[in-house]
Amino acid sequence: MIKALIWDVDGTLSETEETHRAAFNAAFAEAGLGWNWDRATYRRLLLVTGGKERIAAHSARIGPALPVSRVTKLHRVKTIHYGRMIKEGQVQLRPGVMALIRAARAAGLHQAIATTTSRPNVEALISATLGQPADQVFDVIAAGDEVSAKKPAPDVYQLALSRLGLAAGDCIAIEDSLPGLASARAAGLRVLITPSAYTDDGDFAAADWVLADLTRALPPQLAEILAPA
Ligand code: XBP
Ligand code: MG
Repeated sequence: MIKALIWDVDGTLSETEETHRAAFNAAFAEAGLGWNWDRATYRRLLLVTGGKERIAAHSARIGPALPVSRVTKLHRVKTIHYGRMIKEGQVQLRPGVMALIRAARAAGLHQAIATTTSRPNVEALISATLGQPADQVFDVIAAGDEVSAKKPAPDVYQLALSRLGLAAGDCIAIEDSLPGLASARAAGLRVLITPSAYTDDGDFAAADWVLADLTRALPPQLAEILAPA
C-alpha cells in the first residue's frame, strides 16, 4: 500500500543544476580562483554528491587541494548566489510535478523530501516555484546538511522515513540520478526515475520505473491510488 511519495529535489522537482553551476562559478569568480565549470565538467563532477565535496574533489584533482575552511567559505558564498538566482525566478518545476504533488495530497498520501542539497536551498526553491513555505507543501523534509553520509548512502532517505513514521515498503522515491537511485534502493524503497538534463545518460535498469517526465503514464500502482474516487 503506497502511503507516501519521497521527492528528490535537484533535477527531479526542477532542473536546478544549471543554477547550481552558475552559483558555483559566481563564487569562484568572486574568490578570484580562475575556475569556471562548463557543462561537460559539471556533468562529471555531479558524480560527487554535495557542493562542498564537489569543490574539494575538484581542487584535489587539479591541485593544490584547498583547506577545508576555504572550501566551506566558497560553498557558503555559492549558496548565497544560488538563493538569489532562485529568488530571481531562474527555474520552474519540471512538467507534471505540481500536478502530482496536488493529486497525491488530494489522495491522502504523505509527501516528503530527501535531498543532498541544504535546507535553505529547498526553502528558496519551493517558495519561488510554489509560492508557499516548503513545510506547507511537504510533511517532512530531510536535507543533505542533516546527515553525515550523503547519497548514494541511504541516510537521507532513512531520515525521511523515520520522520514520516513509515516503512520503506509504504513509500515510492522519485529521483533523477544514479546516486539518488542507489540511496533510495539502499533504504529499501521502490524508485521512479525521471532522468534530468545532467543525468539523461544514466543506466537506470535498477529502477522500478523510468519515465521521461511526470506527464507520462504513471505506474499503475500509483495511478490507481491517485484516480479520483
Ligand atoms: C543534488 C546534489 C547537490 C546539488 C548542489 O542534490 O548533489 O549537491 O548538486 O547543492 P539532490 P549543494 O539529492 O537534490 O539531487 O551545493 O547545496 O550540495
Ligand atoms: Mg537529484
